[in-house]
Amino acid sequence: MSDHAPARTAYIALGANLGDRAATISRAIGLLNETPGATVAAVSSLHETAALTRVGVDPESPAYINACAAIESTLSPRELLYALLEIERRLGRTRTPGERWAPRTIDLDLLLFGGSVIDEPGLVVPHPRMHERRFVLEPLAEIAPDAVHPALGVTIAELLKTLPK
Ligand code: A4P
Ligand code: MG
Repeated sequence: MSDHAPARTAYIALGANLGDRAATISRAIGLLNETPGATVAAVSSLHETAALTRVGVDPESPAYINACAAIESTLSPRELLYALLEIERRLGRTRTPGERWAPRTIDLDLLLFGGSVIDEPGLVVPHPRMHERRFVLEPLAEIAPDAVHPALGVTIAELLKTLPK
């Protein structure tokens, strides 16, 4: 691990639409903060949002709770992604007797990593859909309105303003 690397700020999107959504988000933030090499520096409020599915916004699907967190981290982007996947694994699945793994209850996406633009197999940063999603930009704008999207060259507050209602 890169213990002596300078800390950089990363932004994480959290989303949950099964189980005790708020409790799961709060546990995910706790686990993020316990990750060696990462500290949670800011957390947005919780936003209840209608589920977006492949066919559009679906009022029949359980609503999400979405939030965003700022992380100060000496991890590489890839190390941070693995930490997110591990937290998803720990929180997203519960064992019920007689049942195989239950559906996932948390989604953690790496939105921004400093000013990095990454396009590798299994890791794309900035997150390719973040700029078109109100459920990402609204919580992110609470904690990082002036952060610049490094591929688009505009701030989060500006991106949010240009979204259709
Ligand atoms: N991956 C690549 N880049 C990244 C990145 N920047 N951050 C890869 C996180 N993961 C990244 O992710 C699949 C793979 O993406 C990972 O193994 C990683 O290597 P996943 O979390 O298993 O898949 P997913 O989240 O189901 O798919 P995807 O495409 O990430 O879905 P989205 O786009 O995140 O959408 N509606 C509301 N209201 N709120 C929501 O939060 N979320 C979704 C999921 C749909 N509708 C929603 C919400
Ligand atoms: Mg995801």
